[in-house]
Amino acid sequence: MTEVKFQPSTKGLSGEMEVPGDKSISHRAIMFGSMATGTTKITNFLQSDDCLHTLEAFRSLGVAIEHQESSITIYGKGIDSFKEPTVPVYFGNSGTAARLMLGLLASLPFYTVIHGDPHLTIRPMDRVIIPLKEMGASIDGRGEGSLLPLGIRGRQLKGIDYILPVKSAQVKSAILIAGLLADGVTKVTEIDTSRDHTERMLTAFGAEVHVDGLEISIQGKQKLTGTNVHVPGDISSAAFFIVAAAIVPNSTLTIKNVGLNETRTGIIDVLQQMGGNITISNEQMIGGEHFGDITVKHSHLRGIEINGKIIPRLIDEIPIIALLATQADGKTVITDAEELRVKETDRIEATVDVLTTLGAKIEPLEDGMIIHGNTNLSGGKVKSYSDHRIAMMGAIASLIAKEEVILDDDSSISVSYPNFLEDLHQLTQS
Ligand code: SPQ
Repeated sequence: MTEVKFQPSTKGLSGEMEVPGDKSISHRAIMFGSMATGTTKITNFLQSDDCLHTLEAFRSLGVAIEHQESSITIYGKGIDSFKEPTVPVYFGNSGTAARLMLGLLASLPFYTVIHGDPHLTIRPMDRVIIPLKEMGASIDGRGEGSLLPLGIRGRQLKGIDYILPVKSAQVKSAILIAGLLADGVTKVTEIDTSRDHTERMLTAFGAEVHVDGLEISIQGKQKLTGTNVHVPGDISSAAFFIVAAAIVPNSTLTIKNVGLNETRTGIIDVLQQMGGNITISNEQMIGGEHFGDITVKHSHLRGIEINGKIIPRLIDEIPIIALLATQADGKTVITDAEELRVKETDRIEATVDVLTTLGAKIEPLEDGMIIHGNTNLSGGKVKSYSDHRIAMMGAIASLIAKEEVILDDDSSISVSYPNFLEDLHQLTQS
């Protein structure tokens, strides 16, 4: 646990930068590469704590994986080669790893125990366990079988037709992974479209996935074939510097090679609606995912309403969007974001607490928050809540604060962006 002090800086952010690889895509590339037959090479893999837990999980299932910085080679031999792990599999802080792996482990012919850190241990797993049990899975654990640690006795599952009760790409993905290995067809219907990296990447690994609006269907017993995956920069990491450039005077910043999958670009739409100066260039498509460069200039902003279908497209960016809204004219109202309450921490409570400590005018709602704009931020000591996105939001807030901002603990940042503080320092001190 390391405290970090940020001094006020008046310097604009300028030049070019890259952010590390996308977390959601890095997890899935390790999973599908390990399940496939043949070699998979992953480039620009995110070497963060969460993704390294997924990599180690597959090593413990017996998969041969070479790891050299951000390049990964997986020598896949298909799911029939997986071996029963001899010790519990640890997923640290990662909801994505735990939930997607439940879909796979429930379908494998052996027993596995999964566990995580104290934050993951209180996140709801029943949202995945309920549909998997409908498919025939045998899973048990704490909290009447809904909390980690969980024991999974794998068996042959059967396809289901499932209407998702929550807006969650992780639940959708867990069911699709189980559906890929099940007997028959599995159909999932979403409330609103959530990130679709699973659907795109399964297709790149040779599976057939049918998407019809909010309905996604997959035929069971399909095999995956190894392929190459180039991971785009993570737009959720880029979001911190997008907002920094928008709110710090005299900024013009380009972030190169960022993933622009439209299920993830809600932050760009929001900044445009607020009157921000943000442009996209060098767009290209690699392996079914859309990339490009994002240029942001400091802009005069106005408050807006953020709700409905856009929420899953920016769910992880809401803490940093709240900071953005403190600098806009008028009020910003965020609703329909009740999922924030079950992330690494309760992100509604944490965002409101951190920004209030810094002098912002912000009110919590059951499913979001109201942010009153045009506020000068003071300094102060803020809590990270052991949540990487809250810690990074606090650090970016310091760029416009009048006095020193002290972050109580920076250790969670390595969950998704291990070099964040170095990148921030370089941009603000060079
Ligand atoms: O993996 P984890 O801890 O759940 O990560 C978070 C994050 O902020 O990095 C959420 F806390 O992102 C999720 C995201 O909120 C990653 C994800 C995915 O890769 O499928 C989907 C979203 O979660 P959900 O619950 O809406 O499916």
